[in-house]
Amino acid sequence: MTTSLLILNGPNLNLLGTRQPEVYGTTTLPMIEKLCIDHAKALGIEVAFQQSNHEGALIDAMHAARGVHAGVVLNAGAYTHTSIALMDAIYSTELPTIELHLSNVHAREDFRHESYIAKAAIGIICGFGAAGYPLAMSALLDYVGTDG
Ligand code: CA2
Repeated sequence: MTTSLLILNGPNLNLLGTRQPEVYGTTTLPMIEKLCIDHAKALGIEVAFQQSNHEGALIDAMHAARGVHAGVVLNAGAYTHTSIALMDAIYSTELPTIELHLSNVHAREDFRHESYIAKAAIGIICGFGAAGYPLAMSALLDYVGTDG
């Protein structure tokens, strides 16, 4: 079976490219999805790309990923810094998960330095803008292998 990865995006990321380009760049979420699809083709894997503004829907997406996807690239947006429930979803599904951020959260406000996701993630990529998505996919594929 072809390895498949889930790219999961949290609140407000559907508005990317419209505001705060100095922080988040000008790339829109559909453009990032295309980047991920193209990168999946280059890697010879499958990818699913989702976004939700709702914490519970993100948790449901993690649960639904079990047995379907070998791992998850998660940009949980601001839920990164608040959501014990999302952290528990990573622990409970046991899906290898990479925490991803467009911005370098450690160079920003103190409240963005704390991450519940990081406690359960296999690693973190931040600060590379949209280019972080293909980077995370490659790192995750390297971690799970092609039999996943
Ligand atoms: O840098 C990232 O990727 C973040 O996950 C983005 C979140 C932020 O709360 C995290 O600390 C870091 C915010 C996403 C907001 O998206 C926007 C979209 C359009 C305009 C402004 C913000």
